[in-house]
Amino acid sequence: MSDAGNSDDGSRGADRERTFVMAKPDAVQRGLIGEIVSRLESRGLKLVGGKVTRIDRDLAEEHYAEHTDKPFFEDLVGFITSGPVFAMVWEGADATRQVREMMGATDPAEAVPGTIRGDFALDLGRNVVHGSDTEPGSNEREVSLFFDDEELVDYERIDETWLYE
Ligand code: D4T
Repeated sequence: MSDAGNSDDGSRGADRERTFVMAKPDAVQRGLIGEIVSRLESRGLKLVGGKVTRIDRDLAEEHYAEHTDKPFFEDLVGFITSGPVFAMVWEGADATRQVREMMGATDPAEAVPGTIRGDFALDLGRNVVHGSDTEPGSNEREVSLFFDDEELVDYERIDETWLYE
């Protein structure tokens, strides 16, 4: 299990959390990994884990367990297992909510310009990026699903005193 949430060991501020983000297979194929990383990095979030990986069917079913009974489930699993993804863990103040805001609406047709989906996607089934939802514990669950503790790195960005008061 990863220590994905707010830490009580003093290594992260009380309001700083870790969240899971993934460039989906369409983003990898379309050369959008750098764009997605760049936006989150420029915002001030800290990348503490990242890897190119393939999601197998078991992991896809676990990751999307809440959608098991939905009519789009098979297409969703087929898509997310169709090619490599870039899995990431980002850390920062209110990171889960901020990443969700930056991704834009789940359906890119509804996503406003300036968001990742609003700038780079058109179709609900090809919405380029995933981020943990804001339900308590979702971020920790997803980080643990994709990363072992030793794959996550604690460090300080040199600009942190300029990012946080
Ligand atoms: P993900 O999980 O991909 O970041 O998307 P969201 O968290 O923003 O949205 P979600 O869980 O509701 O949907 C998961 C995934 O399923 C696809 N989808 C969704 C679809 O193909 N058809 C649909 O009707 C819905 C609701 C898109 C995202």
